[in-house]
Amino acid sequence: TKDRMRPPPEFDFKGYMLTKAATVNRALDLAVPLADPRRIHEAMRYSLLAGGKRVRPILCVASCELVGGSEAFAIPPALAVEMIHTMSLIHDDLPCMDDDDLRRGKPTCHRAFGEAIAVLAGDALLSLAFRILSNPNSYPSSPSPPSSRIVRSISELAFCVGSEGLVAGQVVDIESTGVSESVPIDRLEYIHLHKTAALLEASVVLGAIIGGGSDSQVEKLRRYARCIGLLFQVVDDILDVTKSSQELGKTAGKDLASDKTTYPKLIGLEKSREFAEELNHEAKQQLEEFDSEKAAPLVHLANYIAYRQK
Ligand code: GRG
Repeated sequence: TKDRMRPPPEFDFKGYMLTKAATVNRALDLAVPLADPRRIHEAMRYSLLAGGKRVRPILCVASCELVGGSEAFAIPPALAVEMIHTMSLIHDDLPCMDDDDLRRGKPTCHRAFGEAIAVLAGDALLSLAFRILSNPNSYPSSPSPPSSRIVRSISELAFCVGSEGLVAGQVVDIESTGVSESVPIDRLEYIHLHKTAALLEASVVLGAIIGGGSDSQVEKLRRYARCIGLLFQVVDDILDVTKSSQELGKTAGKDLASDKTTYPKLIGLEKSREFAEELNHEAKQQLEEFDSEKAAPLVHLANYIAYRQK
């Protein structure tokens, strides 16, 4: 028919991201009031509301809406994944881990509030994430989602954070740091799949579960998320090399000189770019069975991760 011949309408990706991020930011602000004891809530809010692109919560909302769920259903899981992301950054920045002074352009939580409060702010955010996800009253819709979906989401998220998820990635990363020989590629992939892809996967999968997606839809979206998770890190590695070589005005970037193992170091820049292309392609393949107009946000999110410049 004539309709089928028409090219798909332009999708305003920037507008989409800004609108969804604003919704998420409003909900985050309300979810952590300045209760007593004041200092801990100040620290939680300091890190949580410090900016950040809100990629994970937006993925969660997009995935929920893709399977036909409402935005309201996706808000509590979206807040939960951003809280867990933030707590993992707070703990990652601690002196006993990466010992960083700056995060999201501001002093890190422990720099601003001291180590004890930073550890506790992370713990409190982790706990609050599960409280919000599990409490039917957190859902700004009536009725709230069926409790079977909520229980499944809790289990997914718990697995993703724990000793076979985020924590596993961090542990293997720590064990691989400072060793003289470079890290083998399967180990590098293991670290990225756990440290980065696991939470992106949970974000997308929680959205699909809470929105009422079928098992096969959930698994398609899970594969999509794992691809963009790895893609995120491959692109990060590529940008590290190209950025620093631009800054230094020479071909060998800072990353090739440092002791951190990266994809360009292991397989070269060209092959790293090819790998990124493949991952982006594979991610989008998972979206083929969905309505193309409804899948537009996730298609563009994959491109955004693939073609970002920083
Ligand atoms: C979860 C109990 C528990 C402990 C945490 C410290 C740790 C275990 C894991 C480290 C996880 C980590 C720091 C992964 C890197 C994640 C990553 C890709 C961060 C950058 O994400 P962006 O670009 O950041 O989305 P913004 O600031 O935009 O949110």
